[in-house]
This record gives sequence, structure tokens and C-alpha cells, in this order.
Amino acid sequence: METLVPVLGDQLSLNLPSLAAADRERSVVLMAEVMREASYVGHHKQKIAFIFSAMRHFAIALRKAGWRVDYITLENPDNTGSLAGEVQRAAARHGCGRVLATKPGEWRVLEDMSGWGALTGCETVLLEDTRFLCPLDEFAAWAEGRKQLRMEYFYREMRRKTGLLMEGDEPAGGRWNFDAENRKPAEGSLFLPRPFRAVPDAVTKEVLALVAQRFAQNFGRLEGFAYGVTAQDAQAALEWFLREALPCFGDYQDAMLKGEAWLYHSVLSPYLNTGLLDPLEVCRRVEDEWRAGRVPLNSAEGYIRQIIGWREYVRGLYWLKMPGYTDENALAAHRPLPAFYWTGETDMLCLREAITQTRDTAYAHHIQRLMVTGNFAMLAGINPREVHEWYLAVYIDAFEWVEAPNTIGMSQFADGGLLGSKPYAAGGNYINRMSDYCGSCRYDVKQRTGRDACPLNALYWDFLVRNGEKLRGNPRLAQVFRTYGKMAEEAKRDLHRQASAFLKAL
Ligand code: FAD
Ligand code: DLZ
Ligand code: SF4
Repeated sequence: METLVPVLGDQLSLNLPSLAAADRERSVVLMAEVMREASYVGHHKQKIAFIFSAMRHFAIALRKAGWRVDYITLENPDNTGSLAGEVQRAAARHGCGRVLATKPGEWRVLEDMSGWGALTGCETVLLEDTRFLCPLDEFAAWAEGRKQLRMEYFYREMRRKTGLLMEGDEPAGGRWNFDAENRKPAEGSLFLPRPFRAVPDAVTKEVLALVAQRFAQNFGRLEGFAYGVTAQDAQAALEWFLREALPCFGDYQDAMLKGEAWLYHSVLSPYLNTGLLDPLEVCRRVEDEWRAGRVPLNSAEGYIRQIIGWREYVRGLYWLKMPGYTDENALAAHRPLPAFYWTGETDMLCLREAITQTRDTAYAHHIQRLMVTGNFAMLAGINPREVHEWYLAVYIDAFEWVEAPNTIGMSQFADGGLLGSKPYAAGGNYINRMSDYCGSCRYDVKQRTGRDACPLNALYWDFLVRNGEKLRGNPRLAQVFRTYGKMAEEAKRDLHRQASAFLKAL
């Protein structure tokens, strides 16, 4: 009996557990471009193009490696439009008795997969995805009985487990975390590396034409698509990062500059999240750069922490808290997402920059996601479910296991503080310190009230007071509430009037 091995669009690794476990001679790999996956949110055009092209290239790589691959394109006239439908058809077509799959990255798809056995009449085996450092049962054991799940402690466990940046039992440099050195604002005169760009080949060009035609109404531009789509491209992107950007990654990790999308960020998340790069290998290469004296420790540690710390931690949290996590709304925020999130048409320059750049590239770096689009949505009381669906749609690297905890937890505080010990809330001052946006903005970042005042200033105080009952007891917010308490009553009234008028006009 043949075994069917379905491989999803973010499972593009030759060492995928289901491929490793399958007998190449008696298996058929199924890959399918299906409308349901391409439309469960209104994905950015470049995201669909990236996934489809990477899938088509991976099918070629599998065939080269000796696998039989049944690849169903979106245009295939018999395409049922769903993964389940394609698995059912393929199992019948190839006379399969067994379906062997690797568990997916989203709860929604896991539920679907759980029905594949009944649907196909095949014995169905779902294997754990081993392309992460921390198995889900290990994360659950770590989380068990802890009142607070803090990334920093989890991260230390991962450092010990992997031996990355360790000197015996001690962290290299005597500290676990060098973040205090990683908050330099960027000046416009900085020498910035030119980003890595892959040249679209014939396969990618065909996919770009397909996406332009079939997803014409979706958000985002396709022009200028330059993401890599193979493991070789991803490796080249890694080499580019190690050479050009990693040395300054730490220093300017939180900085933002007008017209500059990438700064010193790696832009490796699309490849890591689809399996074209291996996270541990990336971290070992980063460590090697530090040990060879080519990059400072604050850059190497900062980078490795994002991957073995944050990336693994949010995945553990997602599977611990699903289903239900994506519906959390601890601050009872119900305002609809403003239309300008889809157009960039706003006078607030920080938001305009982040959104138009997202439209053009399907990318924004972490601080733009957290402190610009995320911060505004939280201050304005936007429904976190809508915010979540926006992030899931617009970024090239967005898969729910990583996007949802970052959005619902880190950026919107909608999980009530499970992921973060306080809301990442900020007024215009923070943006002004970390970017060169405010100087060119129609609003004045120094003003709190009046026609020209930066809207974030009044919104910040309004947010805190609006959610005072839930936030006042937070020791990390004690100082800001004290500052508010000392304001004159008239100043408080003016702030709330300003915020209310702005929100009413949104
Ligand atoms: P770099 O700055 O070069 O960082 C290196 C790597 O570390 C990234 O490639 C990524 O794999 C990992 N990383 C860094 N921060 C995080 C984090 N907070 N959580 C998980 N991994 C992290 N990341 C995604 O991969 N997919 C998402 O859908 C996603 N949605 C986000 C939504 C919001 C609201 C926020 C605040 C953050 C989100 N992130 C997401 C995390 C982070 O912003 C991106 O990983 C990062 O911007 C990707 O760009 P980069 O590869 O240049 O990252
Ligand atoms: C994101 C995506 C898209 C746009 N299209 C497909 C597809 O046509 N076929 C497929 O197998 N996977 C696709 N994906 C990735 C899946 O949505 C992803 O595997 C699940 O969300 C689980 O993480
Ligand atoms: Fe953003 Fe306010 Fe600065 Fe304008 S002034 S860029 S709205 S923070």
C-alpha cells in the first residue's frame, strides 16, 4: 500500500519529520495550492506569491532528491479548493492506505487534519514538528505551575539546552541579556546596507502573473517582489545578513528611519517560518561570527534571543492557549480597524510610513509592528481580533502560531498580561526618540492638546485611564498613574476631550 505524504506551504524542509519517516519507494508526496489556504485571511499578494513559488521550487527539489511528487496547482481544473479535498482525492488516485503528515502551525489546520483519517479511510499518522528547539510537551512542562510565563527565564533554559553563547554553565560575557545596549536611535546619516534581493526566475514570474490575475483585489503591491524562494536563496540571504547587517543589528534593533524598511534587520523570518532555513543552524552561524570577533556580543546575543527565546516561546504559548487565544479581549476593545490600515492614508507619519512600506514589501520590522501599528491600535481601543487578522494578512512571515501571540499578547495586551508584564503603550515621545518621523509629520509631537498635537499623546493618557481598573494595580505602571494623578484637573479634562474628538473622527 502506498503512503500519502501531504506537505504544506510552510513545511518546505527536506528533513521534515513526515519525509524522514516515509519510505521514498512507496510514498507519494502531495503538495496543493488551494483557495482555502490562500483566502482564510486576505493575504498580501507578495505572501501568496512567496508561498506558491517556494512550494513549486520545493517540489522540484523533492523530485531531484528522488521523491514522487503530485503537485496540484491553483489552476488545476479538478482542484477542490481545500487541503482536505486534495488529500481525499490524492489518496483515492494513488490507492493509498496511509496518510503520513507533520502537524501544522495553526490550530485551524490541525482540526482539519484530525478529520483526514475518516475522510480518506486511511490510517492517518500526524507527527510532531521537530523543526523547533523546544518540543511542545517540554514547553508545557516548563509552564506548568508558573504564575507568570516570562520569556527571559525560558530563554535561559534554551541557552543552556543548546549551549549557544555559553561558557561552561555561565552566559558569555557574564550576562544573559545585553538589551540595555540595544536601544540606539538611528540618524539619517547612517550607512545602511542594501537589502538582499533575489531575482525572480521563470517559476516565480509565472506565479507572480497568477497572483496578479487571481488576487488582484488583495492588499499589497507585487511590483519589486525580491524574496528568495528556495533553500539556496535563503542561505544566500543568511550570508548577506551575517556579513552586512549583523554587526549593527544589536545597536539599531529598535530604530526607525523614514523611507528605510530594513535597516539592520535580517529579514529571515519568511525563510525560517517556511522551513527554508533551520533556526538552530542560523543561531550557530551567528555565534560563530561573534567567536571569530566579527560581530559584538550585544548583536549576537540580541539576535539569538529573538530566535531561541521569543520565537520558541510564542510558539509554546500559542499551542498552550489554543483554541480561544485569538478571541481574547481582556481590555474589552471593540472599535473597528480604521480604513487607513489598508491604505496608509493618514496624516500620522509614523503610521503612514509603516503601512505604506507594508503595502509595498509585506514587511515591517519588529518595532514598527509593535510600537507603531500595534501601539496605535491598542491606544485607540481597536478590536484585537481585527488587529490579529490584519497582521495575519499583511506580513510575508505571518502564520498564526507566531503572529497571534505577538499581536493578541505582546502588542494588544488582550491576553491580560500572560505574555507581557505590562502593555507596550507609548505616546509620541517614544516614536520621536527612536525615529526621524516626527520632524516631517503634520502633527507636533511636543503638543498634547490642540489642532496640531500628536494624536498619540492624548490617546496614551486616555488609554491608561480608560483601562485604569485593569491596569492601576500593575506595579510597572505605578509611576505613570502617579504622574497622571498629579496633573491639574483641567489638563486631564483637555486630554480626554482631545482623545475623544480624535476617536470620534476615526
Ligand atoms: P529580525 O529583527 O532580524 O529578528 C530575527 C528573527 O528573530 C526573526 O526573523 C524572527 O524569526 C525572530 N523573532 C524576532 N522577534 C520575534 C518575536 N517577537 N516573535 C517570534 N519571533 C521573533 N514574526 C513572525 O515571524 N511572523 C509574524 O507573523 C509576526 N507577527 C508579529 C506581529 C506583531 C504585532 C509583532 C509585534 C511582532 C510580530 N512578529 C512576527 C515578530 C517580529 O516582528 C518578526 O519576527 C520580525 O519583524 C521579522 O523580521 P526579521 O526577520 O527582519 O527579524
Ligand atoms: C499561507 C499559505 C497559502 C497562502 N497557501 C497555501 C496553499 O495553497 N497550500 C498549502 O499547503 N499551504 C498554503 N499556505 C500555508 C498554510 O496556510 C499553512 O501551512 C498553515 O497555515 C499552517 O501553518
Ligand atoms: Fe507619529 Fe506623532 Fe511623530 Fe507624527 S508626531 S510621526 S503622529 S509620533
